[in-house]
Amino acid sequence: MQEAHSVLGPASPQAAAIAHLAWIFFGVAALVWLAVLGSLTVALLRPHGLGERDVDPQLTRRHRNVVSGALGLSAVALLVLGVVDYSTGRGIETPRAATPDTVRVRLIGRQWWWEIQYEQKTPPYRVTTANELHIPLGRPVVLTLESSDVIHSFWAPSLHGKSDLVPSYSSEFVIQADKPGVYRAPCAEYCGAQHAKMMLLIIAQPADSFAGWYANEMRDAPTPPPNVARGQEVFRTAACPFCHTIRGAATGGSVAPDLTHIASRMTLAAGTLPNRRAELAAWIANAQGPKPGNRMPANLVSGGDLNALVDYLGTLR
Ligand code: HEC
Ligand SMILES: [Cu+2]
Repeated sequence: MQEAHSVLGPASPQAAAIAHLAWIFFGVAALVWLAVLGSLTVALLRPHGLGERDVDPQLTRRHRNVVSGALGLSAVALLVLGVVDYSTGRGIETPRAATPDTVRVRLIGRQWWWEIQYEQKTPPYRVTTANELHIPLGRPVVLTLESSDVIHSFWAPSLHGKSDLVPSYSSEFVIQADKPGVYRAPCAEYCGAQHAKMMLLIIAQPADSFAGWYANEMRDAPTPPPNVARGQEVFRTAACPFCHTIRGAATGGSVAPDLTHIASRMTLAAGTLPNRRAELAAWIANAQGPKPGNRMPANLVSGGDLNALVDYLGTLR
């Protein structure tokens, strides 16, 4: 599916308001540009050579009128743009009061990936995933933006404006998608070496397919079939649980992406690699190759162990 990433191709009420504003600014700026170039042309085509001394007083008065008229017009244009800009901002930035169908998600920026926690009022209260944010069409999604290290920034141009993720501070941001699709939201604030490989994908899907995805996400990892049991053992005994968790199989750290349903993701390491067997194996063998400096060490497993491990991870749908 084509990934959408365009301010001028809005897929939500908020982005539509921003695109509308952009066109108003563009229109006014185009008129100003035409007026300036037009007066310049008129001035250039005029006969030159009027000396300072023989300037006609009638003429200077006209000049003064033209200049003050232009100043007045500029002031009015700026004022109008200011008011339109302010009201657009007010209209889209106030978090709307939560309705029963509001989806609540904590989005935490980490060097250099996105932690995603869906919050709900019933057990298991929180559903954790990474790098791919699924949202239902046409429903408001309240994002609570946080950061665990440095300033990151959330920006899905097709859905909304930009909002920073600031350490020890949380802010709310409401998004909504009205057209199904995959929207790109690369980190929009330089946050260190691998800032360029910190892609968040927002997958907007119809209510029933979102519900299906979410129901699966809530489940723990299944007991592995016998042919991949060894892979699970490798996962548990290698350093993996030190940083990663597979719910139902290996309770571990939360400083790295939750891998409970890793096989259902499209990409690995925040858009760095497509999620296919070869790339997954290459990533685990040497995560420092495709994304140098990232927080996952290289050379954790190799050979038959690596094969078994990759087979096992491939079952985590
Ligand atoms: C020291 C902590 C640490 C250890 C140990 C570790 N990882 Fe990671 N892993 C990370 C971090 C951090 C990331 C995210 C890197 C990024 O995208 O910048 C990651 C990413 C991944 C990803 C991609 C996840 C996604 O959602 O895209 C996979 C798969 C993975 N690790 C598997 C493993 C396996 C298997 C092991 C054990 C052999 C392991 N990791 C050991 C820290 C660790
Ligand atoms: Cu960044």
